[in-house]
Formats: sequence, structure tokens, C-alpha cells
Amino acid sequence: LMRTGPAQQSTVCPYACQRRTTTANKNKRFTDALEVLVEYHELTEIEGPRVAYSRAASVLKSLPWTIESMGGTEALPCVGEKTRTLIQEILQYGRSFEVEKILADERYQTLKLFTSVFGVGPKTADKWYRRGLRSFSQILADPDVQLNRMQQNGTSRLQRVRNSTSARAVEAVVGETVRTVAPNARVVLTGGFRRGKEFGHDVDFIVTTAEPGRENSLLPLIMGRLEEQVSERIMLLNSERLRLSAMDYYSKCFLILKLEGSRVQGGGQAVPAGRGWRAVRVDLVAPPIERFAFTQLGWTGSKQFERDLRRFARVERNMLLDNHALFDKNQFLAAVTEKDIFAHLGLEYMEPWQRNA
Ligand code: TTP
Ligand code: MN
Ligand code: MN
Ligand code: MN
Repeated sequence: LMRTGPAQQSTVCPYACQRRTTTANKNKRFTDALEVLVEYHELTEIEGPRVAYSRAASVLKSLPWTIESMGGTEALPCVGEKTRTLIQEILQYGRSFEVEKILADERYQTLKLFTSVFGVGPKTADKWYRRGLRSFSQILADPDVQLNRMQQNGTSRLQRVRNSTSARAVEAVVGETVRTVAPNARVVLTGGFRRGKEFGHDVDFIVTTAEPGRENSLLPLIMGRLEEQVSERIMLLNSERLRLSAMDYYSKCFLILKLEGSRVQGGGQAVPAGRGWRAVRVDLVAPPIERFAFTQLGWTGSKQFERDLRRFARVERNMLLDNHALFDKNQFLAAVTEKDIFAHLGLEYMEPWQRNA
């Protein structure tokens, strides 16, 4: 059998943490379709296909060529029969019927709308859907639905696509605030914008100080300062301090900042979309300085890159990696920089912009 296509010339590694994946995705038409399937299974909380489709999408994003025929696709790791059928369908018809069906599905559309609110997950969204609710106005009008403060602000049309221009504006504001309250503290950008993404749903920062134990008092200070700063430039609409999350125990806050262009709006309540301002979701995390490298590696993402990095550590190295530490058996492997962690794992270093898996 004669096979064509670049797949045989270069081997594609099975783990995302071994592939250099930039934002220049040459197979967007396939990965967009796969991501609808990922999202559908996420919203309906079906784990198996979600994992399989995310891995397949991640492999296609890393390819330095565009798939133009089925030749060679069988050699790609993590690309199974269902994904190959999808690729074939898109090559042949320009679209996938399964994906189109999902996109037209009322339940999918409603769950997607509801989970776009910060603080609303698939469970809450599904509960509202089963109550017959289909829109934000119906939710707000339902006397039996209780929204917490974060969800209330999230429903007020605050979620907007952010480009790196507003990411830099947020960086300036957060940096200035931190310099005011803690001149020795350091703020570094992490998350999607550190990976060089053009759009994101929030801006992520790590805040550290060299003074041991000080990291836990940093965020309350920063939050306090931001709360005072209701000025023409910035407004804190909401904040929630969260210690425990599924991913790490560091002191953190998830907040919404208002970058002001013209007018100041009052209160922590719904603000009508006016001219010249943007509401931006911001995440701050404050690890102890000796865990900085682990936090930076964990918070830079992408999520698929992180999943595969941890899986690689576990399956290929019998080590345990998370946002706090790397353990080989019971031995803690210290790291000052991300490069140290890649080296401990026996992996080639990946620059942040190569982690867009
Ligand atoms: P996100 O901000 O959710 O994702 P992103 O920046 O890659 O993309 P976007 O914001 O545009 O949607 O998370 C960034 C990384 O932070 C992600 O890899 C997961 C990690 N993270 C933790 O490790 N612990 C946490 O508590 C949270 C909230 C995120
Ligand atoms: Mn996100
Ligand atoms: Mn982010
Ligand atoms: Mn985030």
C-alpha cells in the first residue's frame, strides 16, 4: 500500500508535553469540529469521549502540515476511528453532520449559554435547563433560582473576549497595585496570555514575595487596595477569595476588574454595557516562593498540556507532578525554574508559546 502525506517522515509524539504546539493551528477546520464534540461531552459530563477527542484535537493542533487526505492519519497517535471518520467527512463534505446536529441542539445551546456565566458549571446549568429555563432573563425572573454574587455579576453581560491589549492594561493595573501595597512583591503573567494567545476568557497572574509566609497576606492587601481604587480607570466589581480548589491549596482570588475608559459605575451590581469600558476576569494566585516554578508550570497551561505533563510523569516516570511539587517515590525534587522541572522529568524544555496543546 502506497502511503502519502508527511506523517511517515516525522513521528508525532503521543504526549502533548513532547510536542511543540504554537498558536498557529494548521488544522483548525478539524480541531474546531473536535472541540464542539469535547464541549458537548464536557457539558453532558461524559468523560471517555471527552478525553479521546481532546487528545485527538491536541495532536492535530501540533501538526506542522495541514491534513489534506486520509493518507498517513492512521499513523497519528490518539487519532482513533471516530476522529478519522470525522476528518474524512470534513474533507469530503466540508462539514460534519454530527457536529452540526450538536450545534443545532437546544440543550447544548442552553447549557453553553448558562456555563458561559462565571461560576456556573454543567450541574447548575443542567438543573436550570430541566426547570425549563432557556435564557438569562428567565433565570433572573425565576423566584426559586438563587444566584450568588459572582453569578449575578457573571450574568450581566460582563464576559467579553479579551485581546492582549487589555491583558497588558490589566497587567499594568495589577502591577501598580501590587507595587503600592507590597513593593517587594513580584507579579508575573501566566495562563493563556503567557502562551501568546490572542484571546482569552481571563488574565492570570502569579504574585510572590521572597519573605517567607508573607504570601498569604498578599492577596487580601491587593484586594483591599483594588477595592479602594474605584476610580475612572478601574473598578472592582466582584471578588471571591478561594483557598481550596480541585487543583491547588494556594491563596488565590478570582475577580472581575473593570477597565474604565469613560464613566464610573457604582456598586457591585449589574452594570449596563457602556462605551469605552471592559470588564475583565482576573485570576491571582500567591504560592510560597519555593513553589513558584511548580505554580508557573501548572498555571501556564494549556489544560491539555498540563494533563499530559502529569500523565507523562505518572505513566512514563513513575513520578507525581502537580501545582505544588514533583515527587520521585517519596523524594521531593526541588525546582527554581520550569526548566528544572522539565529536566527532572527527562523532557526537552518547551517554551510557554509551544504549550498551546
Ligand atoms: P485558565 O485561565 O482557565 O485557562 P487559559 O488561561 O489557558 O485560557 P483562557 O483563560 O483563555 O480560557 O487556566 C490557566 C491554567 O491555570 C490552567 O492550566 C489551569 C490552571 N489552574 C490551576 O492550576 N488551578 C486553579 O485553581 C485554576 C483556576 C487554574
Ligand atoms: Mn478558560
Ligand atoms: Mn486564563
Ligand atoms: Mn484563569
